[in-house]
This record gives sequence, structure tokens and C-alpha cells, in this order.
Amino acid sequence: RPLTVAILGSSGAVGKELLALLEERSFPVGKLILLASHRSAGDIQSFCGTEVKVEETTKDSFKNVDLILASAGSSISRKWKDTIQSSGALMIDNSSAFRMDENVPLIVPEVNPSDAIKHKGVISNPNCTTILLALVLSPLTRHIPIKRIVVSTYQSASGAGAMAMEELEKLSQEVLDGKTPKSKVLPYSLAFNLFLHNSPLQSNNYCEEEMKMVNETRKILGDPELSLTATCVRVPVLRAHSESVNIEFTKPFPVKEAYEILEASPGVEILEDLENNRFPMPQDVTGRDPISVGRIRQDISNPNALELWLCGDQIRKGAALNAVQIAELLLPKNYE
Ligand code: 11C
Repeated sequence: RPLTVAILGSSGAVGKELLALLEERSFPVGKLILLASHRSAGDIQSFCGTEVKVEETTKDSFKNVDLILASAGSSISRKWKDTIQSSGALMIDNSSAFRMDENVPLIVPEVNPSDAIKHKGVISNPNCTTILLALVLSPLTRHIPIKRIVVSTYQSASGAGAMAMEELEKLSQEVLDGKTPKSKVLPYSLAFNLFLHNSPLQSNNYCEEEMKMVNETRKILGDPELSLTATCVRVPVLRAHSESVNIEFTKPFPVKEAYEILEASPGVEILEDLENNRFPMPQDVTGRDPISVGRIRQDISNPNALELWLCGDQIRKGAALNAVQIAELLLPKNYE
């Protein structure tokens, strides 16, 4: 039967993409409810040729709803979780609020789909950089176990929301106009600049984003001891993240086999043209579903390690697409 679906945070960058994906993937939506803060209530968004009015979220918003796709940030997800759970709806939450809760599955559908059925009303969507990384680590470690991962990220403005994307465009123009850019959304101007990720520093001097990559990857791959270190950087790109990944295995991993495995992996494409020194770029994956991988090579400093480069659309596979795919996983079991 068609479902009653609510999007919580429908006016944000991810919320809008969720709406587009439900339509594009013909998700069985019977009734669609768009929920947002008081500020966005009354806005009109279009879905399958009809106009849907955004409603302010209240305690009655979740009654008789089957599925809630939440994308309004951790504090809003925390605020409404109990109300949603008592309504009996399934909540797929894009925020970091419940990701490390042992009762909440953390799912990348291509990697750990069977964990999804263990849910108790809430499933978390991982952090964007983690999703992209897990898509390459999972098929490789099934072939030869991983010993250690060193990753550096190049993260787009979209990870900080639609307003950060607008700010990047605006400040870039200001620089071109000879003005000194002053940021309001991000802590520093991203125009013709980059900076270490703007999430809070932890007591170990890693930022929150870096520790999310460590802890969430361990949970998704089911390996609490997995050795991973990350450096996360915000770069002046609008909506696709990139990652430089060094993976040490327990023995040498032939490069040709790594290409074959990743080429055959769902959600992953190999994109490269060695002759022209052309490898994945954010513009190649913007608005697209698969992540692009290239330049897989033997690490010259370690016979057991491979180097690779990847790009993935942060709003799509890094957030909205992954959430819709989680809902699709559960369709036959929960709703037929
Ligand atoms: C960024 N990864 O690019 C962040 C955005 O925990 O879902 C998403 C934060 C999260 O800044």
C-alpha cells in the first residue's frame, strides 16, 4: 500500500533532495507531509506535479505517518524522537543524534543492509564522508582484511547546509569584485580558501567530523577495533566531497584486483583516463548517484597498502539518497 511519508526539515538542502529522490525513484508515497520550523511554514514545494504546503512541526504532525525522513539537525531529531516513536512511525534520521546508540542501526545499504531489520523505530543515516568511505572499504576488506586506514577529506560547502553554499557563491563574487569577504555562516570565508573542518575540537585534538569517520566506520563495518585516522578539510566546492584514502591490508593487495572489485561494487564507478591524467572531480559526481573512484595505486612506502582517490555527491549519496535507499530496503518487509 502507498505510504504516508513525512519529511522533517523539508526546506534544507538535504530535505529538498529527499523530495526529488522520492519522486525520481517512484517511492510509494500515498500522502506526503512536509514539516519544518515556524520560519519555513507556508512555503510551497512541488512533488509529482502537485504543490505541497510546508507545515510547522507540532506534536500531532506524526500521527498516522508510516515513515519520517528527518533532516533538520540533531537537536530537532532529539526533540521529536519520542513523539515519533510513540506514533509508531519509522524514523530514518540524517543527523548524528543517535548514530552511536547501540539500539539504532547505522546503515549504508550496499554495505550492511541486514542490520537495518534490527531497528526499534529509528535508523540512522551515517555522516556523508563516512558513507563514501564505507562504500570502498567494505568490498576491499571482504577480499583481504584491512589493517589501517589514513584518510584526508576535501569537503564541500553543502555539508554545512544550503546557506553555506549560498555564502560560498556570494563571497567568491565579492573576492572577484576586489572586496574582502566576511563570512557569517561558516567560521571563515571559503572563497578561494580552505580550512580544517569547522566542527568542534575534541580532547584528543581531532575534530568531531574526524571522530565521526572513525567511530561510524567501525560501527558500519562491524569492526570496533578498526584502525583509522582522518584529517577533514573544508574546500571551496559547492556540493561534492572528495577523499584521499590510504588503506593498509594484512598482505599485498594486487592493484588489478582492487580495480575489478570496486568496478563490480554497487554504488561505485571507476572514472579515470590515465593518458590524460584525468581522475574523479567533484563536478563529475554532482547530482549523480554513484561515487567515483580513480587512481588506485600501490603505496610505494608500504607493500601492503593501496592509495586511492574518490568523489561523491554529499547531498545525494552522502545524505538523501542513502536515506531513501534505507527506506527502500525495508519496503517489502515493513509495508506490504
Ligand atoms: C560536513 N559531514 O560536511 C558534514 C555534514 O553529521 O551529518 C554532515 C554532518 C553530519 O560538514
